[in-house]
Amino acid sequence: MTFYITTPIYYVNAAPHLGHAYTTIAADVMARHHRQRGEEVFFLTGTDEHGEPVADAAHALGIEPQQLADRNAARFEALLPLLEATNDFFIRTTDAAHEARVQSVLARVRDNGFVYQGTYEGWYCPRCADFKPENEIDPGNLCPIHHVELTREQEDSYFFKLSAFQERLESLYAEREDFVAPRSRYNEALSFIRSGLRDVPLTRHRLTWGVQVPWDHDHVFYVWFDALLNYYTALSYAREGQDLTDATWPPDYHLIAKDILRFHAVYWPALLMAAELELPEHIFVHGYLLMEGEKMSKSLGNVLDPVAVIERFGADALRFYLLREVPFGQDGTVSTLAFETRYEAELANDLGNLASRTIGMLTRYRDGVVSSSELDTSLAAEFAGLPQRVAAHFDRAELTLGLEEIWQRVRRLNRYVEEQTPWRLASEPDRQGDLDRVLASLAEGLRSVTVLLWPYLPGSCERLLAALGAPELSLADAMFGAGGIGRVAPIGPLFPKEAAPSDD
Ligand code: ME8
Repeated sequence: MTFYITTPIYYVNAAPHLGHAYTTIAADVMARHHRQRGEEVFFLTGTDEHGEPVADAAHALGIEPQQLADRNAARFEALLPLLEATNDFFIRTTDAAHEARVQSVLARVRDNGFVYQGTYEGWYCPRCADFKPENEIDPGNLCPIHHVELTREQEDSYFFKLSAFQERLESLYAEREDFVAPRSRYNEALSFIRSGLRDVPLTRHRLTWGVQVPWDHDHVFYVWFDALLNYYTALSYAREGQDLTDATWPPDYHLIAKDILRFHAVYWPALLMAAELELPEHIFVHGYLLMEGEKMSKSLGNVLDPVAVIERFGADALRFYLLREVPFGQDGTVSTLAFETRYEAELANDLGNLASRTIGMLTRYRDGVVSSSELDTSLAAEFAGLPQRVAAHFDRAELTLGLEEIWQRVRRLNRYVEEQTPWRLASEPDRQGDLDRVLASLAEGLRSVTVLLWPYLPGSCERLLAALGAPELSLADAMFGAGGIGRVAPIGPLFPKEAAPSDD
């Protein structure tokens, strides 16, 4: 069975920012960890290209929506290799195969009796040629964009019978307490359901930028239905000539932030029930990255640019910082200052120094060869069960706790060096056996943490494992004592301090 993980598909009305990079990095860390377990993994990301925000943004630029979609989808796609993301497919909702499958799934939903024709009533802006949600209307009943008075109007619409799923959704939440995590988000979704579900518009009559409704060509599907279905449609055409649906569906993890909780935790399971498809296993809702206390968004100019950070410090440093600094699942503040502090204290000092002193001493005292098979039993005890504990955190998408579990061992190894003072042992002819044991234990501990850190710091860990002559990456290889170290070769600094700015 495949481990199937997804990110939201991002809107193409603007370029990617750190918030998008965050979810993609987290999904990649999980995908890599599951590959380490020997599982077949499918990791999906992509872009959400239809709907009003994209049509409006294109209109404002004086270009066609498809042009804007092409321009920004390319930016999202180009960010992936920079982040070292190992996605298995990049879906675009303007893909013809996606559109065709959306039409067939939603026709089935209609055949199953969950669609009816009705009238949508709301506040309409004649300049936008569009309805405005109640929460976006400016005081005085004005359009937030054009500042003209809104009129009460109606639009013919097909509705999705969300209300028909009231009981089934309540039972779903009662039976599967891990359907949505963290718990606060589970409670939030459940209380929305308990407050009473109302039917929702499934189609738009006035909008043309969307997937055409197959039974009524004057309508397009409301963008959220088209978008949510990406998780399902992608599997049918991600591999040419192959349909991965049976082997891959349902998703194990949808990663999202809290802004889109209701769509994923309420509409999405109801839609899948209506289409007679299996539900995802888990929806994990991470927090918002905040810059100096404010939510990051496309409209604010205060965005820490992921590309600039990567150019200067590398993808690993960004991946590490985001998952270390902000407990995964909670909101957290990020800043360039905190980034540089962690880079220096943890990557350059804790891990970088551990690697360079271990490799340095093995090279200096033993010509790069680990010459003892005896390992320190007290150190071994402290590493016992470590891969299993890390895996247990990953099972619950606790990426920050998993990282902390490993980092404690990184620090423990540095203390081990201070305690054992190998440089003293080296100068005492009758302590050479002890020196062999200490160096072997140190190298083995370093190898173990490096295998476990690989999902977070893939490039650096691959370099380090190559230097240890131990390229094996599976979770079983992470066990302290699994061994496999060959001849150790010197490498330059993993996290050069020169990357940190001097005075700017
Ligand atoms: O909502 N902190 O697209 P979107 C953390 N197309 N994560 C953030 C973030 C921040 N400050 N800002 C954005 C959409 N994100 C829809 C989704 S899915 C079927 C359709 C991340 O471009 C986070 O994952 O607005 C959030 O849920 C997503 O980007 C929203 O991206």
